[in-house]
Amino acid sequence: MRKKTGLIAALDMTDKTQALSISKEIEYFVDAIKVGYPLVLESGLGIIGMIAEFAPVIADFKVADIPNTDKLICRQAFDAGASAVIVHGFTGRDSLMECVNTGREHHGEIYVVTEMSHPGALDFLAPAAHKLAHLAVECGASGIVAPATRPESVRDMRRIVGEMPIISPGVGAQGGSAAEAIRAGADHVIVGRSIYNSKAPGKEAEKLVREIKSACDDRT
Ligand code: NUP
Repeated sequence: MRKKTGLIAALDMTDKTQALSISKEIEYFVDAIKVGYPLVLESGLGIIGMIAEFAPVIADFKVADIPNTDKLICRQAFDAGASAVIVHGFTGRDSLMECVNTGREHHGEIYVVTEMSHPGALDFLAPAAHKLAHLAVECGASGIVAPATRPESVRDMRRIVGEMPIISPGVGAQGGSAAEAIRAGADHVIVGRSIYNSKAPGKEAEKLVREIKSACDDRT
């Protein structure tokens, strides 16, 4: 994903009209727009192509199945116009490899979740995060997803994955800070509710972009 602003907006609302009008309002401030099950299950897969008119789309399907099913899901997302798909790594090397290969066939990207941002991630996922990050590198994934709610984990992941892009959710509504995630080594932050529930999503996105820029300047 090309980095211009460092901001990825997550649109989890179920109203298609609202999703499209916010996409238009924020298009200049985002590197990508992430959609997931809430919007796609309500609006249909066609919403991906509609949003792709405004910005590259990341399909957050957290794909986690046997290799063949993973391939079929990733293929649907790319054929619908997604530029990237978010997948889980805990299903193992064969499943992840299938996602990566499907990504390559479609000239698309695959991002692997290493540790999720919510408190429950500490139960099972966080203890496996290092292994998952190594697996993402070994399988040739495009990047990883690491939690802005735990900047120390982002820092850890950065040490493991080297230059590989890190995209980081958990900013705002989940309590994480965009600036801290960026200073810890994230390339892009993912922000949902703070943008789409705001009265002025464009202004909110612009504010976040300024915060990201100044955190990037701190890093250099
Ligand atoms: O670990 C993760 N945490 C997370 O919040 C992995 C994710 N993909 N997400 C997604 O990021 C989540 O499903 C939502 O779409 C977005 C964060 O939204 P918000 O908390 O900013 O509203």
